[in-house]
Amino acid sequence: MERTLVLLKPDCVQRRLMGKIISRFEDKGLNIIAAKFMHVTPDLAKQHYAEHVEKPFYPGLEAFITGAPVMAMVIEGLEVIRVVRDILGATSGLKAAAGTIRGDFSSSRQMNLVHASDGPEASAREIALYFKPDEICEYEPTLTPWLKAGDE
Ligand code: FUP
Repeated sequence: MERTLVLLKPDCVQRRLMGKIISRFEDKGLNIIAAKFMHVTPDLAKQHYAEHVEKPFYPGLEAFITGAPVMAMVIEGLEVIRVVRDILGATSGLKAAAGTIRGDFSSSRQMNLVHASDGPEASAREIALYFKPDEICEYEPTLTPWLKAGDE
């Protein structure tokens, strides 16, 4: 099992798309094991986007991500880091394939609705940035035997 950090970004919250997008993860059979509604502070934004802080687009990105609340979640599942990135589609909504969340709902590179960790190191780092260990609520979904074979 893998874990990934997912943020429903301020555009997702403001556009009332949270329910639809959470449904896509639930429909896929993924397991939400932590969730909270929160403001990203400028300090947290700088830590989260540390690799981008020096880039010209960073000030706009920080203003955007701190401009309204986000829904932060930890999602668990088999190969979940790649699976969630595939569900989101390419970074820019203009390039993302139809059928992906960004392809269906976004026409922007910045306002692309959802963040998800891009690898195991990022996932561990980002989950620790947003959640304390006791905020993660692991559980065994009763549906598991109907979602995958026992040896998968
Ligand atoms: P992703 O891995 O899909 O989250 O995308 P990146 O790490 O490449 O970019 C991080 C965030 O910066 C993305 F949500 C989009 C945003 N961004 C811009 O706003 N402008 C740019 O020119 C590039 C990225």
